[in-house]
Amino acid sequence: MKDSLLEIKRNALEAIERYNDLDKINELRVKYLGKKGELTAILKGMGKLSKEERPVMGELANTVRDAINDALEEKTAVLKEAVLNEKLAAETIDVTMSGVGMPQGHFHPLTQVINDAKRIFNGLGFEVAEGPEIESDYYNFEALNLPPDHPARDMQDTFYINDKVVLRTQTSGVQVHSMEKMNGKLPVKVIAPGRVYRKDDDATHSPMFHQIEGLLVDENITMADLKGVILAFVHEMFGPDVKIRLRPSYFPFTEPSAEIDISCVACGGKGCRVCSHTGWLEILGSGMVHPNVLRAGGYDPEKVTGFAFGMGVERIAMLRYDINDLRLLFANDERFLEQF
Ligand code: 2NM
Repeated sequence: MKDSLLEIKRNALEAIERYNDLDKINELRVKYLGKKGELTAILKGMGKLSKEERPVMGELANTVRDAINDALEEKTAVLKEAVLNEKLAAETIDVTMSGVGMPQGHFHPLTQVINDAKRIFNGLGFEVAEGPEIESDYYNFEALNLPPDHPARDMQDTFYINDKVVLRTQTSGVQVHSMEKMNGKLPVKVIAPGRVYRKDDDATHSPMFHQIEGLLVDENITMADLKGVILAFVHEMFGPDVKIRLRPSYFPFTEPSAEIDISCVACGGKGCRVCSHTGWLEILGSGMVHPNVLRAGGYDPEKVTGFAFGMGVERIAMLRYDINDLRLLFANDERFLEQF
């Protein structure tokens, strides 16, 4: 047995020395050390040896196995290094070559307007409130002083989910939720930006668009507060020279109500095509919150008053970035978006 072991060792080491190929070296590992290899076969015969011989042969078998294993490992390492060196020699790396540019993305123009508006109103002490886009008839209409048969419900064509559930046509429902959450505490001072939905689809109307509404409820709030807040917002958003004017209007949820115009940002008020030669651009609806809406929010209209306003984000983005077609904002065409 001793001779067989030594012969295996000699043959194995000689073969490992001779071959210079990784696959071949792996074959040798199987041939000598594998489960069905030559060394294993010899070890199976150990049972036939005497008690005295067994540990001696066992130890010899171990040294043979270790010697073969070490030789295999050393040869594998040498061959792998040779392969790597060959690769490195073939490869030339120019460490001075400039890298591949990563294009820098940015927010969608609508998101930029919303973010700016949030920042401006935060600065004026308003918090941002959010609410569901799928809204109950109650929060979208009834709490806003539009009872079921109210003709003003026709003012906005509504997507109905069922009798009692709609896609919100404005974010005003969020303001009612905000009043309820405040539990009668003062002031309520929130803006509600977000998506709204109306059954409208043409060059100037998208069935999904964005609104920012605002609400301030406290003791002694008047239209002067409304004017001051809106003027501060307009100066931040459009520039310090822009003027505002209020015109009487009608909304079911405010009384009195007013449209707020800004002096034309294209011509400075002289009159041009953008402002249809009026010098003014209509950008906001507003008014003093209707007593019924205050009551729906849990406030006593004898004790508190409030103003509210709403504006379309798309219109502001189009004015600010000089965009002439609303649909460009929803086409997701990079050639358009990369300009902002
Ligand atoms: C507008 C115009 C006028 C408005 C009213 C409310 C609420 F919930 F407080 F009653 N939020 N927003 C409002 C008022 C919205 O959008 C053109």
